[in-house]
Amino acid sequence: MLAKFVLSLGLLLGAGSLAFAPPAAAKIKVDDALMKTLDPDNDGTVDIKEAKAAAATEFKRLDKDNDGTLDAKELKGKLSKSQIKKADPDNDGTLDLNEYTAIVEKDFKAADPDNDGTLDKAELQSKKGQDFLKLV
Ligand SMILES: [Ca+2]
Ligand SMILES: [Ca+2]
Ligand SMILES: [Ca+2]
Repeated sequence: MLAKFVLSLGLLLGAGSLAFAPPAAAKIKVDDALMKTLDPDNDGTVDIKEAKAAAATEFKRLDKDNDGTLDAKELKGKLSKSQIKKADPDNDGTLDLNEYTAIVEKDFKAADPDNDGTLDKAELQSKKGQDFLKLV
């Protein structure tokens, strides 16, 4: 009886962890829909030109009050306060498109360990790749 209980409990737990896999952490899935947005020339990788274009689109989407800069509120969930500070050389507390693109470029390079100037799916799925995806 006990053995049976333990067994069904084990099954339950097994099923439970299956249902929760992959972990609920906000991982951005690199699927066809995402690649379609990030890879308009459809060569299966994201190059720096595509990354910058995607960053500009995302910048516009994030700039809710349309003043041409992103403040901490608009960047919420994208960049931490310290990241904003680092990316904000003129220290006015907001990022303009150039400053935003500069971070995207930095994250792009960090996510490209083989240094071929493009991010493939595996690179996009890496931890650094995920940092990059958050911004585009
Ligand atoms: Ca491409
Ligand atoms: Ca704004
Ligand atoms: Ca690469």
